[in-house]
Amino acid sequence: MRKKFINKIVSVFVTAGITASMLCFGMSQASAAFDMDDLKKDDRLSLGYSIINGYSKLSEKSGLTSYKRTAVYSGLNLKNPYLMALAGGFYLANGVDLERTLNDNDYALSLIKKLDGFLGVMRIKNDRALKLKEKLKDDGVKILDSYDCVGLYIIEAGKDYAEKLMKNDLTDFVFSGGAVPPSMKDLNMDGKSDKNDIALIQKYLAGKLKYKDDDIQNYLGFAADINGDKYQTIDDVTEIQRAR
Ligand SMILES: [Ca+2]
Ligand SMILES: [Ca+2]
Repeated sequence: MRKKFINKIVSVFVTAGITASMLCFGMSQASAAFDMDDLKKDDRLSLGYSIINGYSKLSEKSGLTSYKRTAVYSGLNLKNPYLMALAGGFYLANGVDLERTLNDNDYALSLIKKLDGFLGVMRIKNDRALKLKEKLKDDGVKILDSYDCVGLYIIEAGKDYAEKLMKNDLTDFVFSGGAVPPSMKDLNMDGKSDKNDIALIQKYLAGKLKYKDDDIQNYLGFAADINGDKYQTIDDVTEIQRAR
């Protein structure tokens, strides 16, 4: 029971970061990059971040999104017990509905604002995010929106800068487009997850869809796993064939 509750709290933060990064759409697919049961594990978190970075790279490359509106996330340390306790209070006091954050983006956005305000009142400082903000300012980057406590910035960036940020220790992930794609299980980058992705899933299964870039490869693995069981198999092709 307690473990479940802690997972919920952790997901409030990750949700906050991801949601804010999309602001408008596509929340559910991106948060599916994270398994809510093992969010606390570092490697699982970094895989989720890598998947998002990979999506950004691919979708920018194909022209589906642009770095002109980019979300940069520099989250708080989720291992801090005090922070977790606070987040638990926030979760309960606000009756946070995680399911709803997955479908209702206005709700999710209001949640981020509220969480950011709450953390500010509780004098939580996200020093890492503030360092990132300083860096952005030093680099002359235009900051369109700031959530200093949650650690989320919406910026205007160029490709080289955005992709350099992905490698910076101050950054968890960078989301091209700022407003998100309708689908995070999109391999051919047409904004949809449907039969037109099948050829690429099959290519992936045959081991012939290879990118040197780890982020892109991680994204493709995530996207090819249509049924979300963490394996890429022929079942995923069947699943997408069956979809409307
Ligand atoms: Ca597609
Ligand atoms: Ca699968």
